[in-house]
Amino acid sequence: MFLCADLDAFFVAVEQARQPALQGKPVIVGGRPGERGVVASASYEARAFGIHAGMPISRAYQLCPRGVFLTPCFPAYERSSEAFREILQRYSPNVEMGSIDEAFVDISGTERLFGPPLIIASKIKQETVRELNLHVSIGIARTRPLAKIACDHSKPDGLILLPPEEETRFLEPLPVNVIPGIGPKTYEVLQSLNINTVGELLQAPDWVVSTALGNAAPLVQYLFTGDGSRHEARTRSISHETTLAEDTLDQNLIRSVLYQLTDQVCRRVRAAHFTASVITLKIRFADFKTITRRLTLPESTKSQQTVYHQVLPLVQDALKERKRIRLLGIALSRFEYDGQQISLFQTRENRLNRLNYALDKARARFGPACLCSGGTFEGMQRHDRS
Ligand code: TTP
Ligand code: MG
Repeated sequence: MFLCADLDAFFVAVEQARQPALQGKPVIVGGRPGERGVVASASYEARAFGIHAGMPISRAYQLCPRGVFLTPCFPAYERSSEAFREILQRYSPNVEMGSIDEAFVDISGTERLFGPPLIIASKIKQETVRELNLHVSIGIARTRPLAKIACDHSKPDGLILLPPEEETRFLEPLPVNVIPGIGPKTYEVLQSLNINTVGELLQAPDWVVSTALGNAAPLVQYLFTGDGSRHEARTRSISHETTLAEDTLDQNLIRSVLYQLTDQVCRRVRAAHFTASVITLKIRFADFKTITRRLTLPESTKSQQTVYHQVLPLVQDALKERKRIRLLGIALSRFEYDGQQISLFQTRENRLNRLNYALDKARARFGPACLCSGGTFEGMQRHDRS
């Protein structure tokens, strides 16, 4: 059995634990009014105003001008996350942090030591309140994704044990986007096919599911087999290429198109819950000669900044031929399924993941053009004139 534990309104709750006067108020962590940036975490009181993670701070301020707006203090969140992990480790040696405030705990075989799953879960809840002043929601089920769905469903401050014989009955009425990995786009496609609930998805013929979900189709079976996070995903590569408006040697233009391509590819990689460790660069010159360069990364990634940084020297190398470039393409491959949203350790990659997570959220809600990094802007403008 797996136990999925996710802290409620985590960043906000840490701030409330530090300043008890903030309890019960609409609190928004992400930035102060007038600052750029997006909501990272909103208290349940703030959510009542329609505020949610990924929303620009300016919009959140419009919705709730009397809210308390705070700038994130990551070291405090990291300390609480670490302390939370230590509590969980009292009950099992197998604790995997899925993000800064979410963990999967394998409690198979720990019953003899600590009692049945519900007892373990309630001890974890009590200790988290007593020691950290934080509330945690917990789902317990046969597989990780089922435990996560149960956990999300129990929020806030909930606890759900899902016995194997209840799985289908529990899932059937839930909206289909509770399935981990089904994002807003796939949700829209499914709705257009009149598939709104998990029950309807489970009833749909295989060909409908694979047409609608594409690469994400195995997510449905992972619900019951739970092995999505263990095995290499079936998709082999995700790529984008673009033919430039004019053949060019312009370094700035090439750089920004390259960034734009890596951005598009990495967004899809993240949406599919993958990380990738192989990058393939494709360049076609004005004379139609085409070269490809392949690079294996020491650590798999889902950040366009990392991919861009790795691939730029290869492009610069190719430019030494002094031949105009006609087409650029980027492919990522050798995927692993990635359960992480954002992680706790202050590595460069994790900082990028946090940033990209927030960018993806904002784009999903406000459209792809709402945010673009400085690196892509010039390329977009010049490119779009074609
Ligand atoms: P979540 O667990 O998704 O959100 P939450 O803990 O604030 O609220 P709840 O679990 O009760 O629904 O994310 C954990 C933390 O990760 C969150 O407190 C802040 C951070 N985060 C971001 O920085 N950006 C985001 O877009 C999201 C969703 C979370
Ligand atoms: Mg949480």
